[in-house]
Amino acid sequence: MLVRFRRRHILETIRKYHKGDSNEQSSLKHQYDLVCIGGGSGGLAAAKRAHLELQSRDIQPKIAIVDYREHPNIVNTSPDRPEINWRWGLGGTCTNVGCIPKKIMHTAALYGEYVQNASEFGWKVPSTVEHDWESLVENVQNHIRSIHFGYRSDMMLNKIEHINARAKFLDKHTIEVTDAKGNVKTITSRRFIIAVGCMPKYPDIEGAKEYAITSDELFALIKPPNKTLVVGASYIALESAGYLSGLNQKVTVMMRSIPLRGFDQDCAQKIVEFMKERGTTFKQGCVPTKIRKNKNSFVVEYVDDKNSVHVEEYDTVLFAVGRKCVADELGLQQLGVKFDNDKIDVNEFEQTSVPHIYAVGDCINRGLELTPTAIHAGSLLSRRIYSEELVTKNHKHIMDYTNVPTTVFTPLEYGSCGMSEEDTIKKYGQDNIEVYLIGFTPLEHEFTHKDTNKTYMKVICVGSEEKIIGFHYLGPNAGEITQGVAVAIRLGVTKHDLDSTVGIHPTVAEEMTRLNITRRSGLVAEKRGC
Ligand code: FAD
Ligand code: NA7
Repeated sequence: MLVRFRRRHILETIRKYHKGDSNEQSSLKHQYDLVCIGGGSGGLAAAKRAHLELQSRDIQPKIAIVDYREHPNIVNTSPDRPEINWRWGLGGTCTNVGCIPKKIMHTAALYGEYVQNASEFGWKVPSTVEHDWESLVENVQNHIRSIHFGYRSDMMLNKIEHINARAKFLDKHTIEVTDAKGNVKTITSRRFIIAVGCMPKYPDIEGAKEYAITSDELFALIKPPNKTLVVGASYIALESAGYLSGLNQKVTVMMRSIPLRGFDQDCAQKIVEFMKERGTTFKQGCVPTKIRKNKNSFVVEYVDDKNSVHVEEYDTVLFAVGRKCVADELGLQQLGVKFDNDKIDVNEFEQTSVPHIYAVGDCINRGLELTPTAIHAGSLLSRRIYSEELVTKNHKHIMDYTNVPTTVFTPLEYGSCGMSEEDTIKKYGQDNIEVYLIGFTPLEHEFTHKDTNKTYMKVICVGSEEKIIGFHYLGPNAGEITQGVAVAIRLGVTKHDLDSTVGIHPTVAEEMTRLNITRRSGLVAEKRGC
């Protein structure tokens, strides 16, 4: 009954907000049917889907993407902070300075490990193998350029206009765009989708902006960063530290509190231990207070948790202390668009307080800062707005931000989907959950006698039917494994389903089909029932 009421409420709200959409006449008043501000994961997906939907209704849509970013030039690490220029190809954070270059760097670090282990498999490799940072960066940047090319041709094919300029709202249907040369023009549109993402933050300390870099610059450094201080302890900090260590750089992580806030802390601690074993130094309970320049290096002053002051010298200082939403630069407040904690406040339809202005991706208060989330939300949003069949469909078109899987690449890979153990205890109580755990050594590691017992899996269940509400896995190919598990969790998988599934041998994933040790008992419990 409640479900039916909710579904009716959703459908009515969609109809109310999108009334008149089957007749796009109102667009005639404007230059464009849709302008997406931001050509990253969310904006590109939304524009493409809008084009497909409208074209399928025999409407030749007028769609534009306005995208601009101050992108660091190919830079030298020292002695000063790099020059900034305006060039930034389509694809936003993910393509230019996020997932793509990060995963390549991570893979480069893994290749280093493979080479070290190759002799065990009979390959004759020299005892010392060097890494060439310059050629990695050049290849990374070339790969990014090839992705830009793909996006550009995709947009040409779909007749979506790319306006390489910075956007700002003048009124509810008009934006002003300013290009790199300072040329200004105004554009009007029936609707807007904002997907402007975030930018790295700097802490408010002397020398931070002048002398430190962020992940935005890291993938374009033309010289290796050498002795590097990474400040911050979440996702981006630990990943950067992980692959830099793997690429033979000397790395210290300065962590003011806990690692990977928001993730399962048992797994987060294991990652820190693993990284320490691989040569990363951790300074726990410390924060930097000042950076100054020496001749060819940077002197970092920092305090520890006992308030003692220390000084240390680094070749590169990298801040990964969070990201700031850039939507406040769009002039949205004057239109009455509400913000929540510096992010755009949207309803469950990704709609702002101005009905024809929508927002998706990192810049909204509902989302997770992840590429597939932005893509999925952008695509669903355009379907909701432009799909003819939409109003006859049900709430499946609404973005579900729960149980979104993710992977941290440190380079020990950590895949997670659903809740952490801490959160499940808080929500359901210790007595109402069952946590299955296993630590093991994959065949490949057994063979090389390296990383024994470093692979770890945790499945968190709730209720008498043991519904799985959390999956956490540390080990090889975590992203690939977790993606499959995410489908199962979406479908309401139980522990019994895992137990009844036949494994694939010899893999690490097969361990999930024979979990029988619980946190509670610590004993082998014969609960498999198959
Ligand atoms: P973005 O991709 O940031 O795109 C926004 C675009 O809008 C940018 O091009 C920006 O320049 C432009 N813009 C901003 N303001 C204006 C304006 N006024 N006018 C015109 N254009 C404007 N996610 C994952 O899922 N997996 C990962 O492995 C992963 N790794 C990451 C690693 C790093 C180092 C970082 C920084 C992020 C990573 N992310 C990862 C997160 C992912 O990149 C973001 O969640 C995703 O890019 C968000 O997409 P978006 O469309 O919201 O914004
Ligand atoms: P997060 O997830 O916001 O984490 C920020 C980290 O930086 C976290 O460890 C913070 O410690 C630390 N921090 C924040 N401010 C400071 C200062 N002033 N000094 C020292 N340390 C600080 O940011 P990320 O950039 O890693 O990731 C953001 C998202 O982008 C992420 O979800 C990815 O999907 C993409 P704290 O825990 O608060 O003590």
